Amino acid sequence: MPAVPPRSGDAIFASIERVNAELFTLTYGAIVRQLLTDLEEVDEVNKQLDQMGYNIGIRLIDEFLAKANISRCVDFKETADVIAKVGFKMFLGISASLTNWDADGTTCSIVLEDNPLVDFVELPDTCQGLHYCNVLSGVIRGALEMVSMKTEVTWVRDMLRGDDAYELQVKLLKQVPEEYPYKDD
Ligand code: MYR
Repeated sequence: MPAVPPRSGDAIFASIERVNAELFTLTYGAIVRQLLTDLEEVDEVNKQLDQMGYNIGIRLIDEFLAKANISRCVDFKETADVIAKVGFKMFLGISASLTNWDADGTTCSIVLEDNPLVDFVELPDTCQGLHYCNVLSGVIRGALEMVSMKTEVTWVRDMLRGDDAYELQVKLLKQVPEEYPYKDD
C-alpha cells in the first residue's frame, strides 16, 4: 500500500477551514432554495433574507465589538471603513473596499473582492429578480442599528445578475445620539 505523506498542522487546519466554508456556502444555498419553494415570490424571498440578516446583525455586533478590539468610531465614514476592512474579514474571510462616497459623507458603496456565498451558485431564469446575498445587507443594517445608525442597504451591482462586481450601497438615514444611562449630579 502506498504510504500517505504526513500533513502539517497548518495544512490540516487549512483543509478544515475550507470544508467549513463550503458547508456554510452550501447551507446558505439550501436556505435560499427552501425559501424559494415556500414563498414562491422572489420579492418575498428577498425580504425574508434581509430580515434573517437583520436578526443576525443585531446579535453579531456584540461579538464583533468584543473581538475587534477597536475604539468607538467618530462618524459614519469611520464606521463604514471598519465594516469593510474588519467586519467582512472577520465574518466572511474576505476583503472589501469602500467607494462612491457622496459629498456629505452619508452614502457609500462597499465592493466585495470575493463572495464566498455564491460559490457553486447559478441562478435560473425564473430567479432573475432574486438578491441572492440579501442576508448581507440585513446583517449590516442590523449591526449598525445596534450602534445607533439607521441605514438603508441595497445591492447596486450583483455578479449573479450579470454585473462586474458585488456592490452594496449603505446610506445613513439617521444617527440617533446614544443616551448616557445615568444622570450626573
Ligand atoms: C463603533 O462605532 O463603535 C463601531 C461600529 C462598528 C460597526 C461594525 C459593524 C460590523 C458589521 C459586520 C458586517 C459583516 C458582514 C459579513
